[in-house]
Amino acid sequence: MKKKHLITSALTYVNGFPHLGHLAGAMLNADIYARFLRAKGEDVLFVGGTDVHGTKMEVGAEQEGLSIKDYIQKYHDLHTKLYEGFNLSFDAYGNTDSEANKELTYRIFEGLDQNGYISSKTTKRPFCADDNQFLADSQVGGTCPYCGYEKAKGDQCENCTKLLDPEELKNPYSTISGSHNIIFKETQNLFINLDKMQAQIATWVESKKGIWTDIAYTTAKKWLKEGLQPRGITRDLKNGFAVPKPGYEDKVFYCWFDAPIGYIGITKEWADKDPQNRRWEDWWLNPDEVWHTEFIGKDNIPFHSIIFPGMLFGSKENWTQVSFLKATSWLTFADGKFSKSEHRGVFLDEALEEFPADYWRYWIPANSPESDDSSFSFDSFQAVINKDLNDVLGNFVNRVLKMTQNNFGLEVPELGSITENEKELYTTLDKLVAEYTEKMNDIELRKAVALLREIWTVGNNYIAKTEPWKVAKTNKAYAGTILNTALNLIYLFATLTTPIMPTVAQKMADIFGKQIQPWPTGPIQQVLTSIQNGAKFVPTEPLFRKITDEERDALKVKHKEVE
Ligand code: B3M
Ligand code: ZN
Repeated sequence: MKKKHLITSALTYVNGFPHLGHLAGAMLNADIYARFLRAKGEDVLFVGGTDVHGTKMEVGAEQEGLSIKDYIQKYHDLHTKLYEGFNLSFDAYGNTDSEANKELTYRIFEGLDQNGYISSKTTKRPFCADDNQFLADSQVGGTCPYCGYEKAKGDQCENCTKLLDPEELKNPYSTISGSHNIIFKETQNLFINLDKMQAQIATWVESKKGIWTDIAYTTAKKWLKEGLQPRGITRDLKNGFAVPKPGYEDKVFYCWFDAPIGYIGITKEWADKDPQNRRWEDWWLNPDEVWHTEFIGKDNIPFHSIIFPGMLFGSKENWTQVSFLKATSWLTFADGKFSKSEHRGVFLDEALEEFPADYWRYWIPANSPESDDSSFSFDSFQAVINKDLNDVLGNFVNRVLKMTQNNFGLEVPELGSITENEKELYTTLDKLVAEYTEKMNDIELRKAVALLREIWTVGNNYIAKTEPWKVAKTNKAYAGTILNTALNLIYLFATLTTPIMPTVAQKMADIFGKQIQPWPTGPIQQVLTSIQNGAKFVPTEPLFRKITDEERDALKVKHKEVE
């Protein structure tokens, strides 16, 4: 029986500036799921952070004239601040460069080495003789042999999009120093022999059929069908953990070797400082009790479905492997790419300046690129915020509070005898809340959000049908019953809304001076008695504001959705 929920979301590279796509790809979905499970009373550990090793950060530091260490710190802090702004509720948060992660990286490497899964191979790599350093593929510039573009990179020509090897470039140069003194020099690096684990990984992946998202399962199967190959795990670079093996001390581990171990490293760093002395091993060396859900973008599937599992299997300790691999497609910006340099798209700092985090936290899962890519536009954003949030939820809360105040003051009226209207309400909600809970359990968030909106609509329909403002004139007792029920609906909606919009949900609970209650499990009729007759309440400001057409148009221009 799995008693504990381990949730990880992909660790973001700190070389770029995070935008809505990053939030939609892994982190927000993971946070919504973590909050949902906590509301259900589950034992949850939500792990996230940043990925700070590798070439990307070397190049970024060079461009900004900072040391790698300062560069990493600057952007790690910036990412951290933005994720806090979006209320991402990580339990353990850090980056891949900690002592704890180094220790675990060495432990897993040594396990692999002792078990015969590490081999070495000599290859020729680009080397800048002037700067006396090896270069990563992307650090070599030159002329594309296919289209003649002069600023092609050693991994790809961005003009004709052909994938390249650095040897193919004409007139190669170092993009770091500009030196043209590039030679191809032999170097020996270490490889993990995934080929020797083919059968074990294949059996394990097969057991995930129907559990993992389709795209994760089919991508893993495709890799297995092509046959697993040894993969390089060391690089002739600076930014990473030094390799603890004689003859390789001047090399570092490839960033994708220690990045997934980073999930464990971040957990260990957290546990080492935990006042309650919780143990990282209870999560990571405890496969029988832990259900591990990994949230990733679809480009990260091979690393999470084959390579990282292979690393763990090969080290032969009893690691907790991924139970459910939740891979998401892309959120694009107005059918194109986000680009910080062209200032195209919505970057997280501006998003937070423009609207409260909860507006974005609602739009994103409502349009989650779950089965296919989806695209952000301000037309859609305006429509969703104005209709779903203002007209449906905001309006319901507002009307109920006003009507109650006008007819009964700031006290919850008495729940008297119920009628067919209430019975119908209970039946409808019993069904919808069960469906919503199921979609949240399955992490089908787009469908889940659609159900949540339907649940809010049921509140509006109930008020429209029962017309308490009219009933109050003829049958005050029944008007009290309606409004008591409606106030209880607000409190129920607070719980159901909390994974998606935690701040708004708390505001709804604050009306009654209460904490958010646990996820409903029993009959809704009973849940709708949580706010008792005669309880005091405090009306709230409107929960949302509408976005005008002028504002929408200005945002489109500002973010280059239109020229
Ligand atoms: N940093 C790639 C990415 O941000 C990489 C993920 C690491 S997860 C262990 O898409
Ligand atoms: Zn080209």
